[in-house]
Amino acid sequence: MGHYRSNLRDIEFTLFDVLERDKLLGREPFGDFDVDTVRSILAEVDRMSREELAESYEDSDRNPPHYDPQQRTVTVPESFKKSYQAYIDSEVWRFALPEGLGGTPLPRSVYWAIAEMVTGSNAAVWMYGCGPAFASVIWQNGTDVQKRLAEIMIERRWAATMVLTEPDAGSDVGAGRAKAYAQDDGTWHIEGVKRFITSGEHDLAENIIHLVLARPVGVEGAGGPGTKGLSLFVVPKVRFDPQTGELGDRNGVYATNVEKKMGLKVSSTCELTFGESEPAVGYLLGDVHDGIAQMFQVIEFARMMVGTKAIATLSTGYLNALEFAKERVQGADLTRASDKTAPRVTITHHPDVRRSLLTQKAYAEGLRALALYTATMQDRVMEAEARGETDAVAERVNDLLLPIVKGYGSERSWVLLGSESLQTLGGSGFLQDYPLEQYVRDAKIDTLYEGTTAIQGQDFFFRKIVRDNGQALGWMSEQIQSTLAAEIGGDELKVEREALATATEDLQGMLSALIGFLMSADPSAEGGDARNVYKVGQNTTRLLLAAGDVVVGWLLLRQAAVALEKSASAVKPADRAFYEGKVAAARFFARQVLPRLSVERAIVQSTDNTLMDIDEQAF
Ligand code: ST9
Ligand code: FAD
Repeated sequence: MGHYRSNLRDIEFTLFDVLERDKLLGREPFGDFDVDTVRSILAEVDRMSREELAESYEDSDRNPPHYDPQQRTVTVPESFKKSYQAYIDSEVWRFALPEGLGGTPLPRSVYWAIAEMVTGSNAAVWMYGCGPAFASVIWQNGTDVQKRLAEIMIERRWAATMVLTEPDAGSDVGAGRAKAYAQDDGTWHIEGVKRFITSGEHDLAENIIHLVLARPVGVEGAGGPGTKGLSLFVVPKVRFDPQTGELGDRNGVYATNVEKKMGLKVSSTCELTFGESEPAVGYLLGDVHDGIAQMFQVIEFARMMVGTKAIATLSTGYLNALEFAKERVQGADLTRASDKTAPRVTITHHPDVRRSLLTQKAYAEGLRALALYTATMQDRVMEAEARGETDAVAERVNDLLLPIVKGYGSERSWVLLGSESLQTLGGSGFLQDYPLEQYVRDAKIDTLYEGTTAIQGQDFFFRKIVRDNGQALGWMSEQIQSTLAAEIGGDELKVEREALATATEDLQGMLSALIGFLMSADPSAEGGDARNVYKVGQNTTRLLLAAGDVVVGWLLLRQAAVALEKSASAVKPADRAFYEGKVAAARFFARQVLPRLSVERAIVQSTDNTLMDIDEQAF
């Protein structure tokens, strides 16, 4: 059996029983799907993920892609190519495409459920396989010629990349130095070195389309400092006939290095050099200088993917740990610890192992619910678009939740994978005989790329709350309050509702403190001190993580209420056990995780600038 343990039962429970996605199916824009069709799609992706995709996970870690510095080519291991081909042949990537580009629109919630299984079994397959999704961005923003390129990318299964980072421009994308020079024929020549580019070079597709941020030179109204001066260029690895896609000469963009990494080794991470000894010809996307906004269309999608990948890895990590714990016999039951003749028991009998397993379960299932709930906002956006309208609330709430899915999802998953999932296996977890050590190595990147956790925290507070005037946050808060007011789960979940109410107040207290610090940082206000913004900066990550705990606590409570209702009529033992587990996870989270927010609130409220006053030499 492969490494991947999926949780289709929980995915379906969350999608249909809790989030009621069945109500969307069969009507516009999802008229092509009914519940049975969606269930069979999920079942087939589940099978493919556990079998073909999972099959190369270990081998492609042990035998990572080979870089040839003379040819500047990257060869991906054969085992991985088979997994990749299975994914491409399955055509599930079409579910993310607009109809005009040959897509079959599926609710985004179902799409991200599919992405969970693909990224949990072999994330790099999904990442290398993102060419069509990139094509949809080119199609949506491009000129007519570029729209044709988008079609060609899909017809010929070309791959693609997002190219922002440079040696001196990581979190600070606006520090990028790559330049773009306009040519008389309307094309551009790109010059510069980009770093850490995922799928920057490989042999899985005949062409790679790079979406590159670079600063145009000598153009009025464009090319200024910071992110706003960056434009987005479409730069093919191999030039091509714009009508047929027939390949022409090699373009002047080359992989000049491939990084040796801690994990996710099969995903090639390349240094790309543009225009070193021959021109790297690019095309301005949509013929407009609006690079950072265009690139953020890609980034938003990629941040959702990274959160989903992290959560998926925690879920399979937990299920592997659970499987091990049910079989590993070690020690006696604690009630008979002093009796040296007492029978030895499986480790699931030990309270501390149960604490660990329930921590993993609550987070894995709560985080899944968080990602899928966020995706329901994307469903609403799609529905509104189909009616020729916009759903401003759904757009704002989606924006608010994205840094939580990405930042909180990846932090909790990576930490728990090491501290709990691997730990459950004892010393065996440290060995390559089990997938846990690879999960830990492969999931660490999720807290780093697509904006580190610090960047997610700042995005959450400054952009998604302050700049939004708290509108999306207010809406989310109303949802939580109405769940509490409805007293879902009745007496059985009374304590849990109280814990959620307290945690929500704690979060509100943290937020008020941060707003207070921010206002007192305004030097034009009486007694204002610009350095007070440091007090905000010390706490934005803390706020992000606390908000994540509140939303997860809320979703687990909703799941538990549904489970209680369903368990009353459940006849099959497996169903009864499943519902019992849902209630147990919600209770555990409410009683053992949410109370910690009171301490976090106290820490925020007592923040001073002592740490900013320390001399750098003192560290
Ligand atoms: C990377 C890739 O790490 C890793 C994995 C690759 C996997 C490949 C697969 C990906 C698949 C994707 C497929 C495509 C699919 C698409 C399908 C779609 C259907 N939200 O605050 P300001 C914009 S890649 C939206 O002043 P600074 C906005 O336009 C490397 N937009 O920022 C704004 O203007 P305005 C990832 C946002 O101080 C403008 O930026 N690197 C948002 O100039 C300026 O905003 C990073 O992620 C937002 N949240 O720059 C960098 N935020 O305000 C991390 C900003 O007028 N660093 N905009 O609206 C940051 O994010 C920084 O905060 C910064 C700061 C660069 C934005
Ligand atoms: P830095 O920005 O130097 O950050 C270093 C530390 O300082 C971090 O802890 C960070 O949180 C903190 N920090 C920095 N600025 C601030 C601030 N203002 N406030 C608070 N803390 C701050 N990029 C692409 O363009 N395309 C890709 O496909 C791509 N794929 C990648 C794949 C891998 C395997 C890796 C490792 C990276 C990839 N990246 C890619 C780059 C990635 O997005 C960056 O590494 C990431 O955004 C962080 O930038 P940095 O590494 O330069 O770290």
